[in-house]
Amino acid sequence: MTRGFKMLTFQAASLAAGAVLMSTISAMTKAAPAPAAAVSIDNFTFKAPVLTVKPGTMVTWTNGDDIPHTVVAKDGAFKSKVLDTGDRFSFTFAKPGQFGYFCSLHPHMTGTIIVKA
Ligand SMILES: [Cu+2]
Repeated sequence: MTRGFKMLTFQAASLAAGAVLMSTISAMTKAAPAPAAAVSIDNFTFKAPVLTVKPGTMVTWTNGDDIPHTVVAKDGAFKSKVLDTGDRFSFTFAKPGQFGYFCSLHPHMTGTIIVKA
């Protein structure tokens, strides 16, 4: 009688441990989306003007100005269309490095994405 009860307790405990392990694994797989970062465009300024991200990060620029802007890489790696108010542009930075960009309509507007592992 006592022995049977112990077995049952052991089974319940190992079931519980299994459930915890399973939920940990599913949390780990779920908690690994592609990293993302955001730059807003406000008052003719990229915010933040210098942004450091990990390789593989998708950076999304959103134009918060009433004026159209663009996001153009100095090395030509990416170039947005003209972004009207509320429009977005995204680019994924796969490799480490320092990537300068500017607005082709207002070239004094500049920013840098630093990709560092
Ligand atoms: Cu602009």
